[in-house]
Amino acid sequence: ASEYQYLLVSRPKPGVGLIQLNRPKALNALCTPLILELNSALRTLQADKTIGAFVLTGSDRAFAAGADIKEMKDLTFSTAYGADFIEAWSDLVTFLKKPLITAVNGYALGGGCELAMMGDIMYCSQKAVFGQPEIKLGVIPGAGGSQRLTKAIGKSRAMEVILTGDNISAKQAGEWGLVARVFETPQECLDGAIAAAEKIASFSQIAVKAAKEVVNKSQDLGIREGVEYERRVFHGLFGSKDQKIGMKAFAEKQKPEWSNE
Ligand code: CO8
Repeated sequence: ASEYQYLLVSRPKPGVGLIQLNRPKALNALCTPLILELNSALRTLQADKTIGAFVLTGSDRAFAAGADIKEMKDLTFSTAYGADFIEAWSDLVTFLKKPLITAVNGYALGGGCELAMMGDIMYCSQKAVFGQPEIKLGVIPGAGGSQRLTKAIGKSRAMEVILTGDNISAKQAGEWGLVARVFETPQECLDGAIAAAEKIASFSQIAVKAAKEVVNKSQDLGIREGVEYERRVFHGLFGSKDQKIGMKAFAEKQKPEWSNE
């Protein structure tokens, strides 16, 4: 039996950790125990030196239909504020140093859309439906949606989505650049995500970590500081073994054998 109630964890390819949300009866609604399990699974894979990248997916019908509304409906301000409700969510991305690809099929609504947007790379199939419908429930996005969606698709489009609660189709998500790629079928989407993760995991983990770090900095820094930050990290990589291995292999027309040092 799996150690998780709401997740399936596997290693479909060398270096790839696959996590599938598995709460089908509630369309993968993100109840607190599920989020805690997800945190725990990601932490375990993060600590595993044989894993170079993660894929997070749901089912064909739903990536995740949002936070668990039934769990939230009686929540009060003092409980939410006092217990720092959603804190477990912000934790999800901040500790993740290895790349995360989210493969979205079916509904990615509310917290589900926010979780999908926590991916470093987002893929989806034609079956995906994105949205931030919180406004229809009398609330607003609470796990980064207003910030990440706006960064991803621009203010006017994000305002339209968040204020009307209307869904975004897969086609629209592709055109707006919310996702990197739109696949025809859910299986192609998952296979594509696993293939990309396998490719990422085949490179030097030091270089991959640095690349993710500097791209993420662009979200917080101005262009000048960002470019300076990038240069520092770039210079730093000349202190790694893998820089020597990679460039020597190129010069000698060999395939590099990464040391991850
Ligand atoms: N929470 C709890 N249960 C859910 C949720 C949800 N978000 N979504 C679906 N379910 C349950 C349904 O209640 C139903 O259960 P039951 O069979 O016991 O009645 C089961 O899943 C199947 O759902 P439906 O029968 O509704 O399936 P349909 O195919 O008819 O509809 C929809 C699918 C359109 C996705 C519909 O289920 C729906 O609208 N769901 C809610 C979508 C939504 O509003 N999401 C936003 C939630 S709010 C949010 O995410 C705030 C995030 C804040 C940050 C995170 C805080 C933790």
